[in-house]
Amino acid sequence: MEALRVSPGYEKILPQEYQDLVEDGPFGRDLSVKDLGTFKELIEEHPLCAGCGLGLSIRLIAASLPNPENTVIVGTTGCNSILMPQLAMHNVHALFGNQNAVASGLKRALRLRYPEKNKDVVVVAGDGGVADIGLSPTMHSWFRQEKFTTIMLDNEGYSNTGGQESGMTRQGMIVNMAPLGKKFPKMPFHEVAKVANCAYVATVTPARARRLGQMVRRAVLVAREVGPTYVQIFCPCNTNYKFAPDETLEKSKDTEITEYMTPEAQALIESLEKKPKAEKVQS
Ligand SMILES: Cc1ncc(C[n+]2csc(CCOP(=O)(O)OP(=O)(O)O)c2C)c(N)n1
Ligand code: SF4
Repeated sequence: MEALRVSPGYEKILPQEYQDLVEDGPFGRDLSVKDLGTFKELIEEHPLCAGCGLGLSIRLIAASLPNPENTVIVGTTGCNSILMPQLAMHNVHALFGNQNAVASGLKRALRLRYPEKNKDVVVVAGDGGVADIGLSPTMHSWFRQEKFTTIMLDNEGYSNTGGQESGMTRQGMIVNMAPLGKKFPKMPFHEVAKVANCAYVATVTPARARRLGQMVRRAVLVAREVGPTYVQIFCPCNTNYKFAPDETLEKSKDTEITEYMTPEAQALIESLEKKPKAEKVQS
């Protein structure tokens, strides 16, 4: 925890709410999503739209990481990236679409620099970043079996640039810059992740908060030991899809919760989650 402090002298100019992210952040505690509200993971006045499903999803991710003080989030351009500087997480920003290439190099460098420590790398990016413009770096990191987690914040479109359709937009959906409706089906990207040999693949939504937390945790732990992992979080964008901010959770329910893991990943998860047997009381 020594590394997690505000640099001496800097506390005089760093606003208190940023200092709170360090002092009262998720670091060094054994947290889960049920603990949200007992620590500070995000500055309240963050810049996302009211009701944005991305903000909620990122808060849930922050509460679920098994080792936040030793985790680096790799993000890229998109609505989520304007939130990252307000988050109590180490994060780096990659060129749009390049995040899995940057994460590959970072993970390898951390393994060489800190061979005795678990340093987790987690990509958090939009559907356009992961599955359209960043498709090649995403796929090749999986083909190379790079040991980090990729989380797609799937809001079914390019939101930050005003609402274009993406490969993840559902067929027939109308967005600002696709007024006739999308002509092709949504990409089955979680199936693509399985074919590309990801060791753990899950689809979930912030409407299932505890399940989301469990899946993110499992994905990070499997990526450490086994191979690449992928979590797809469906978090629709109220601004581009034109629904009221308080309807986000209701709309988020509209997705299938799926979980897939290789036998090796399953064995690891079972061993990590096995409850210790109660000691026998001698009569
Ligand atoms: C190299 C590059 N190409 C294109 C852009 C323009 N751009 C910025 S955000 C964005 C779309 C982001 O969509 P997505 O990844 O789905 O994230 P969202 O904003 O929906 O969360 C695009 C195309 C850019 N910033 N950099
Ligand atoms: S445009 Fe959509 S995804 Fe972007 S911050 Fe607003 S609600 Fe969230």
